[in-house]
Amino acid sequence: MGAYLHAQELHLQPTPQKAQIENSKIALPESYRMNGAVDSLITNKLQSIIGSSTSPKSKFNVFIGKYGDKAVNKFKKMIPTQAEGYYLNITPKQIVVAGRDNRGMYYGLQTLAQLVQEDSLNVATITDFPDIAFRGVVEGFYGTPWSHAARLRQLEFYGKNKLNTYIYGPKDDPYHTSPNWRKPYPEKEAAQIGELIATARQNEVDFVWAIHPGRDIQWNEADRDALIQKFENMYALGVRSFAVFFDDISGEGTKADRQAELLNYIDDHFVKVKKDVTPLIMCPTEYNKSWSNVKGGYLTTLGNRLNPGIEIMWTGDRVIACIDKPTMEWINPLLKRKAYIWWNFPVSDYVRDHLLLGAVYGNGLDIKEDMSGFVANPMERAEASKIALYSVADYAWNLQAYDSITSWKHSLRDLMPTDYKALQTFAAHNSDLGPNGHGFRREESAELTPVLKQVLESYRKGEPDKKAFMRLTFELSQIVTASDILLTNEEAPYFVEEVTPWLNQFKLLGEYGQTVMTMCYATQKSGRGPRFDVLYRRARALLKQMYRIDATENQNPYQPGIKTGSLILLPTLNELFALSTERYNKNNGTQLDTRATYNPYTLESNVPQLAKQPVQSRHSEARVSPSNEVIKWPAGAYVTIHMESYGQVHNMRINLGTQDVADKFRVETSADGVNWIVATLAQAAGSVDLSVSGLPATDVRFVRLSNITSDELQVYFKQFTFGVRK
Ligand code: 14T
Repeated sequence: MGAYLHAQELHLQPTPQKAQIENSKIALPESYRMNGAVDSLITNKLQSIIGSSTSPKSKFNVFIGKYGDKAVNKFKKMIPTQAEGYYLNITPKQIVVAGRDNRGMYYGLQTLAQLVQEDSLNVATITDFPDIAFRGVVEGFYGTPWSHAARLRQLEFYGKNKLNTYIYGPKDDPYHTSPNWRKPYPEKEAAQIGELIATARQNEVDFVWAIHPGRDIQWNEADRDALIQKFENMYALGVRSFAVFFDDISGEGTKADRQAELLNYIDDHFVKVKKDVTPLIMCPTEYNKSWSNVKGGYLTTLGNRLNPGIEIMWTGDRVIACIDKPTMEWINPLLKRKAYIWWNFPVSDYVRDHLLLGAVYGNGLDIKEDMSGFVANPMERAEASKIALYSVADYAWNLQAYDSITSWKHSLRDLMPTDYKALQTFAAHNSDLGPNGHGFRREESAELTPVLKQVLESYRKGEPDKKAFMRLTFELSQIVTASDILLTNEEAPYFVEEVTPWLNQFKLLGEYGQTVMTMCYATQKSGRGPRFDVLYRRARALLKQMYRIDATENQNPYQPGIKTGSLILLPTLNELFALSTERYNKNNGTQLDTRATYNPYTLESNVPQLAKQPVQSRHSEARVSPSNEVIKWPAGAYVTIHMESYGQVHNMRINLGTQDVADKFRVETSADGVNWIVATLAQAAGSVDLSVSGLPATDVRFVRLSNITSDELQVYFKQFTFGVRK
């Protein structure tokens, strides 16, 4: 298993199943004799790796081909039996690249390319194959779809990392979803898809085109034919892999028997007829355990009725979840096949103010036999997603050998070969998602956490731990340095472009931290160093600049803003800010404000799906984060916003994505949480917007929205905002 590695820096990605890499190296041959009849894609690739040209007289032989080809007949027994596997052998006399199939041969070449270092090659024997059949990415997030150029770069990245699947299903492509799924793409978009398909092919990636018809599909012949016709259009553009998504819908489209009937029809009358189309993939409506109702029979019906060759996607125990043995043991018997995993990481469409740059961890290393596919749903920021996707490729290729931190570090080096250390500093503090409705969190600032704790505790006791203080001071200077380096990095220009607002914020965080540390020192030793009040003003000024970035950059309507170091680093620095200011106030009889940042609004709710919904404060507006899901709102249940200080509430906007609910909900305000004043809710016919009038002209501290019926209501939660006048 695993391997090896005498030669410094040599790393094979994804980790091969079996690699024997010798200490000795050979020089790249001056010329080589080509044995094997392969297409120009392969010969060109070979040429670009070896650098020299072919000559029939050369003593150095290259044998290349796939199982059954004459050129590699001698090595037949060495070729792994698994699809996409390869045998690669490098000796002073020859190079053998023998694939189980075309893709295996291509992957053998990718590995060969990794073995070339400065005009020499390691003597090596590698026998390799993937654990999981379908490995890749599902572009399935809400928000701005990836640009065409970004997709082209992704496809090349997948080829290099031996990912074989790209599922195209951006929620915000109108021709993917309702109502336009029935319509062909306009000329320009069609041409671009054609180009993606060609690039996918060159990189041995299956371009899977997904349709999302469930929001308005009619279970009749007309819509069935419209769907087949759309698939025919896409086939004509070159698509040879298809998916049908029924996620995140309600109503008629959710019926399992109808879905199965349609999918089988497509399978029988389209996929099987074409002969060159790969197995159909479907995303069910109940795509995770927490949303499934086994007694309702949805999954059982799919499992029983869907043609055995159809792949069924699954996100795990929850919408956002890591996948382990129990996950698989629960779902596979219901589906009567191995689930095709849709992993919702590093997708950030529900925490859009955060970057998810941390290690990929949490999935079982013992489940390679339990899944047919593993695809990851990425961030809207394509280049930044590569950090996680690199490790997804590593994991899905060879589960047992997977080590998350090792893989993460290799990934950072792959993205930035020279500035990887700066990138590591940035990524280490930008990995958690912050509080979110799905309750999915990631480690952040892990290495620094004990230091931060020690700094805080020792300072609190009035006995600052010198070593911990020095260590943190050093890390903060690293943060400032890393930000400057990354802001001007030219190795990964698209990455830098995507994350620039976070880099600016990160630099301010570092400077703020440095200032706070000096504030702490200033309260310890008197007489030396800058004066506390000057430092205090600078820290405040930096906080204000951070607030400005947060209030002006990345202003999407969901989670606007730019967060960095939000799990441990910033909160600890804020606490140090407060502690040192308190200490200064006490010693000097001053009354400097000790609060670094604060959230003036908190939410309380007994609607389970809304209980963890964050509330944003922007300028003088409170904004409860909207949700994409159907909210089950129990009879009598409420959402209450607590305001830290009194203010007059005005300009309230509520949108529950549902018509005729003005008499089912009530808005109230209160100054004391005991006596409530009812406002007036109204809704125009045919509209989903609720208008609120009759809000009191007095100061209040509570705002409450409740279901006043005696039934559970199913609504959306698209908007709940109001202004506050102080
Ligand atoms: F189809 C799925 F497997 C899936 O995960 N669907 C969406 C996906 O497009 C999105 O990117 C992801 C993360 O937000 O989660 C699913 O979207 C949701 C999740 C919800 F909980 C949409 C509505 C929800 F209520």
